Amino acid sequence: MAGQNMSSKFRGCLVGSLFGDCMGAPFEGNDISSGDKLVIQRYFDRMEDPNFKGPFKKYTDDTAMMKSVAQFLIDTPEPDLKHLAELFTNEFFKQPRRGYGGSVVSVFEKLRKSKFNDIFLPSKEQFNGQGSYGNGGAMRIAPIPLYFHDDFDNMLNIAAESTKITHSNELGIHGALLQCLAVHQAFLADPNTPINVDEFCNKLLEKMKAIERSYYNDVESDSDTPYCERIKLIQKFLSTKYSDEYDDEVIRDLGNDISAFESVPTAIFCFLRAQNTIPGIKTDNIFRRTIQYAITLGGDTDTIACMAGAIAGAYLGEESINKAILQHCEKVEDIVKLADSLYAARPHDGKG
Ligand code: AR6
Ligand code: MG
Repeated sequence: MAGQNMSSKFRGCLVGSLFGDCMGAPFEGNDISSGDKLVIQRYFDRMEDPNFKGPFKKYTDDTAMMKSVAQFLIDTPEPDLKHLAELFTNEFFKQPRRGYGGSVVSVFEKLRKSKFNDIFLPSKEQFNGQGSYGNGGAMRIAPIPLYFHDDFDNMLNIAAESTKITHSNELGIHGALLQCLAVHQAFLADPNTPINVDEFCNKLLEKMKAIERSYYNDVESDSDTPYCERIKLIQKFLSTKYSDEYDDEVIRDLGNDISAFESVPTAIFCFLRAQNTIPGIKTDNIFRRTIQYAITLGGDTDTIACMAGAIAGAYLGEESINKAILQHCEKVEDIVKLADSLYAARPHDGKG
């Protein structure tokens, strides 16, 4: 991949993640009706007008934590997970009102109180030892597949270990790994060639199978595991020729809540469905269509749009992201700089 394309993909991915977070946040927790879809269409149309003036859209915990993940990779050549735990915790205490998950806050409190003695212990204690299955690991993962894009094993290892600082339930960890794999595949894809959605899913399925089978070691060789089942469901939705909209079934079967299991596959689905036109969403821009569609599904809109935005931005690069809308997102210049620093810090052979 030429250097210029790669740096555009680094920016596209991190800025895409910010864009989804900021644009989705005002709709979090909403049940979206068909009338609301029109409101969302107008919301995007208005913001695309360069003359539109309005207060900027604030980012939430998704971006706050994603910034820490990028910074941790930039700061030391060998990833230092204790440093990441410190960055997460300091960021939280600096700005606690970013809409963090209801329980993750106690992880930060315990980490600080124990002076980061065992960075994995507080997360293991969550939910009576079950650990959190929230989407908080997945929502912040994007810098890892960018940084480790040509070191697959390290990518998965650091993705899992960094997630475990706050999420020790396997569904939380595997959700973060699935999002990591989706961003990675999108990053490696040529933005000038249309995505073959079925092939994209098959590749995800193959990699997720290896991850889930090594965890659930009692599964029959040909039986299904949770996230693999969901990927097959995504394929089914994408291949069915529905005459009408089928968003209610998507919400019912793939989910739209704060658990990783009910949101990461949904975000991937939004990206893949948006490769083609969607009824009620009027735009030719695939990036915008991805985010706008994610928001119309309601529920945890900021995080689902943030994850879908990271995937779409990693595929299409920064050029695909509308500048007029982007200028309404809080601290976009900082995220661009962060993407550039991550790009400069990546382990590379000196050719790119
Ligand atoms: N058992 C029961 N409930 C659970 C469990 C469990 N094992 N795990 C999670 N929950 P948390 P996050 C529920 O606090 O994943 C924000 O909007 C429980 O209700 O670990 O970092 C972010 O932007 C818990 O309070 O946070 C994300 O979109 C909730 O899931 C989202 O929240 C969140 O888990 C999740 O953030
Ligand atoms: Mg959220």
